[in-house]
This record gives sequence, structure tokens and C-alpha cells, in this order.
Amino acid sequence: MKNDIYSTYRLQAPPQLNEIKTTVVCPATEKHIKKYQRQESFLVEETGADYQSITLPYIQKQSFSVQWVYNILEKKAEADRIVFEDPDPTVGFLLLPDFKWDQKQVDDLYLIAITLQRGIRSLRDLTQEHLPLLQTIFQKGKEAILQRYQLPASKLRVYLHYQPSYYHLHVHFTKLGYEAPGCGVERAHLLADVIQNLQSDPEYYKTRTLYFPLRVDDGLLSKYKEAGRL
Ligand code: M7G
Repeated sequence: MKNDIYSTYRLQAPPQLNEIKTTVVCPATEKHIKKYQRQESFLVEETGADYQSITLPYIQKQSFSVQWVYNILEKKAEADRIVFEDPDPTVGFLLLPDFKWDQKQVDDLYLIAITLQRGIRSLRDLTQEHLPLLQTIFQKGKEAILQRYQLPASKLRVYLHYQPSYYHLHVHFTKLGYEAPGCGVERAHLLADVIQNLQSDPEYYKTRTLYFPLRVDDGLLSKYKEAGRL
């Protein structure tokens, strides 16, 4: 698979050894190198106001390029991997295997649903107006996975990351029981909860304090320290 600066390879090692799957990021930025290094992290408490004054200005300047996402949406990459597509410009999305999944067994199933709508950065941008979009992804994503992989909704963990690495709204679908990286309570928000929270309060994600871990070398953590929030 090749998409923008990302590619995956399968190395056929001697038969007595396992097959090796690698992900190559080339050229990698300093931020990519940090992302893949094991680092100590700290839990940050972000109020709605902190998001506006600290996080948003930072992510507008510093976040990873989402060119790979646009390549998928424009069918310039990974088009042959698409599992399901809803082409509606408002509630539409593409569902395809996450590049971490080798697709050899459903035990570690991992797909991502990417919204066709551009400009929804993360959970923080969601309001009641996005409910039809979220409900469509939830419903149709589960149906598509049942059809393709014979895995019922009761076997799926469907969630968003906050903070994500890539600020174009996407939803993670993983197999329940598989400890996917980033599925812990400090980062994963179940889509079912997100929908209910927005139904009971349209401004939920604009106003609530959200918690997330930041690595010690993350520039955003320095911003929180400078603001005396840590
Ligand atoms: P995230 O929450 O923004 O970041 O999720 P994370 O990587 O810190 O979890 C983005 C998701 O998209 C992750 O699960 C990635 O493994 C996946 N992903 C990233 N890239 C660059 C690609 C890609 O080029 N193709 C595919 N199919 N998945 C990708």
C-alpha cells in the first residue's frame, strides 16, 4: 500500500520465522519520529476555553498533513481497499482498512471511516448538526462490517480519538477484545456515547472539559505548561 509519504510492506522471512509487516514513513518529519518513539506522557485537562486559546492555535500551525486522507477521498490512493462508500456530500463517508491492519484475520480487525465533509477537525467541532453524519457512519459502518467480515455490532468497538493525530474527522472500528493502540479511556470516545451526548446537549463538545494524554516532547504540552495549566 502506498499513500502520500506512507507505505506498508510485507517481508517474506524464512518460513520458520513469522511474516513481518512494516510501515514506512518517508520522508518523515521530526513529529513523525516522535510519534513512534516510546515516551512518558501526562494527562492534560482541556476546558472549552483552553481549546480555543491553547489547543486550536497550536493544531492550526503544527498538525500532521492530511494529504493521505484527501488522496483516499479523491480515490488517488487505496481506492481498491474501500470496503464501503456512502457518496452523500453531507453525511457520506468511506470505510477502509486502517493501515495498521494486515487484513489476515478478523481477530485484530481495524477499519477507519473517513467523512467526505472536509473541515471537521475533531470531536471539539461536533455539534447537533453532525448527528445525521455520525448516525450514518455508525449504522452503515456496522452493516458493512457485518456483510464483509461476518462480525456483528456486538463484537465492535467504534470510537473517535481525542486528540487525534490527523485533524480530519474519522471513526475507528476495531474488534472488541483486540487491544488496539489508543483504545484506552484516556483517548477513545465511543461513538455511541458521542451521539447521545450531542443529543442531550448540542454544545457538549464545545463546552465540556476533555482529558487526554500528551507525550513529554509534544509541543502542545509545552503550551499547556507555559499557560500554567500543568
Ligand atoms: P488518529 O486518531 O488521527 O491517529 O487516527 P493515531 O495514528 O494516533 O491513532 C488515524 C488512523 O488512521 C490511525 O489508526 C492510523 O493507523 C490510520 N492511518 C494513518 N495513515 C497515515 C493512514 C494511511 O495512509 N492509510 C490508512 N488506510 N490508514 C492510515
